[in-house]
Amino acid sequence: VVLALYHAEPVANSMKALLCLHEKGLAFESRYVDLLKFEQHDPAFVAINPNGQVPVLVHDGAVVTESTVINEYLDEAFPETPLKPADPLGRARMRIWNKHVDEQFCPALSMWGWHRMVRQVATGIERDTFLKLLERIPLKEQRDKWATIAGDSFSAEQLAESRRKLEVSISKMEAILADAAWLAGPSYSLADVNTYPMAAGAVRMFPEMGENAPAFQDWLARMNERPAVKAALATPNRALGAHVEAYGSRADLVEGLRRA
Ligand SMILES: N[C@@H](CCC(=O)N[C@@H](CS)C(=O)NCC(=O)O)C(=O)O
Repeated sequence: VVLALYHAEPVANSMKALLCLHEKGLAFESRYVDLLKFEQHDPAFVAINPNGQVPVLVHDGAVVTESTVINEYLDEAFPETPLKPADPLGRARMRIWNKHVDEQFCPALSMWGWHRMVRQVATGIERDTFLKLLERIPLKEQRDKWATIAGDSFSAEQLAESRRKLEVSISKMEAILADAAWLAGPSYSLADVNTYPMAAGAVRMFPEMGENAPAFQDWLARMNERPAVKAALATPNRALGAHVEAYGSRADLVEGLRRA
């Protein structure tokens, strides 16, 4: 196998890498990691990525982690269908925006996703089982995050601050897209690829967000029409069924996950 991607559902950081692979038309082996079954903390997976997180790219046996780095790596290792602006300034703009996505947009969205969705899973697991699962989590930050949502979750202030950050991200996008077709200028780039999962997730969670941002809406509509976006979104979403199988069927949980 030349290229393999360890990934979860086509959302957040997994979706960034899936979308990049599809945009570049690269064949790859899909290796699904079920986050709700905690497969990312299996010793066998931690041996591949010591952080115990997806996505992870394997190219000719070499491991590349970090979704933003994975996408730049793919673009450089497979230069056909380039996804980086040709000029240094365009590439700088792309990287400045990607930094914003990684440092603000994604963490803000992630907090809400954990609060609304992952929390229902964590609180549905029997306590002793959950404590054993916690012990296997390699990163202290992630261990704390799982413990937080299984307890009282994030505070109202933390959630409000994340919501504010989501609004800031959408306003920033509106300002950029009012003057340019794409987030790093006139050409479609990894800035757009990396932002799509967060933007789509934000409006899925808060449908009113972006209502007054016409350039943002137009960008989202153009993104949704891209064959690569459609192909990446068609990646099977297996978490729900697998979770029910692993921990027993709970109608309220299944309904909650479906709504989230
Ligand atoms: N900075 C990393 C973050 C990766 C990350 O947060 N992955 C999440 C899924 S989007 C994960 O594996 N979470 C599972 C866990 O922490 O238990 C990247 O951009 O790839």
